[in-house]
Amino acid sequence: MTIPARLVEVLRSAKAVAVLTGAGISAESGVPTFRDAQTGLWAKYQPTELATPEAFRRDPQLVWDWYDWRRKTIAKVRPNAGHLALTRMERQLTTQGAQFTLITQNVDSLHQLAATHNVVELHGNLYRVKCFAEDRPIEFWEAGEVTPPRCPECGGPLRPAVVWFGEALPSDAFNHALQAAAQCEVFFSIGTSSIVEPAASLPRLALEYEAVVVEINPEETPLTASAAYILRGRAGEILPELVKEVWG
Ligand code: BV8
Repeated sequence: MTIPARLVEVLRSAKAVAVLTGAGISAESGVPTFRDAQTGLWAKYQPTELATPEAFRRDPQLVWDWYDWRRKTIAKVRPNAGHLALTRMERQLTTQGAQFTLITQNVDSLHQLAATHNVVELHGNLYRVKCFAEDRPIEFWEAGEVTPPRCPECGGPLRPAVVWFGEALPSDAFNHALQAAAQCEVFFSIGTSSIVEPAASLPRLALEYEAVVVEINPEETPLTASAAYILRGRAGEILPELVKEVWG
């Protein structure tokens, strides 16, 4: 894949770069994306029907066990070359005095595990839990036979501290992402189907502020038509090549 010379130039002199990642960047670590058919016990469920407060109210054990299964799947995987290339991009940009913001829709902690520092989690994190009733983070809980575990304070069910469909994004994270999208010179949209809002509005905001928008994805998305550069392929291949081409 040839990285466009103009993009290389812009990155070398950039003062602010923002990146939005989706499930696709974790695909090469072996984490199924939202669009991949779910496997085994979960094959008959659509993520969008499980990742909602209604689903949890209807069947808290089913939803808790689905997240437990995802936590166990993800506990076995490592960051891939795509995650590590973004960590290198952050280091290089920081060296050149530029601002780097990594905004992720993923809840798998793989960017943090790859030692990227400035990670904004738009949709929360699988490894954090909170009380369903009080909406308060819970650090330690008793994992017993019955799932979901109970809140030590009120005795109600605990839930994963992720953003479900129909729930508002954490305002501090989303405001941070809006600011990064409005202030960046280059905005990368990597491994996301660009369907879920309001995350998908971030590259559009960057475009309004005349940023250079780059999409990295093996497939077309609703963003493709308006991106300045389309790097068609897998993040784990393209990102290391791009970082090498720009920063040696
Ligand atoms: C809200 C956490 C309001 C949980 C997630 C109609 C129109 C517009 C919007 C809506 C609508 N109806 C409803 C809505 C709102 C809804 C929404 O957007 N729905 C969609 C389905 C239309 N949004 C919400 O509900 C949001 N909240 O609007 O609240 C509100 C406001 C104020 C007060 C109260 C309420 C909340 C959305 C967040 C939901 N939570 N995740 C969990 O993880 O369980 S979303 C979840 O799905 C992900 O986080 C991600 O955001 C999304 C999946 O998308 P992707 O990450 O893109 O993954 P996907 O599998 O789709 O695609 C993978 C891509 O990777 C593909 O393009 C593929 O080609 C590519 N790929 C594959 N391999 C590779 C690769 N790319 C690179 N390299 C590879 N190797």
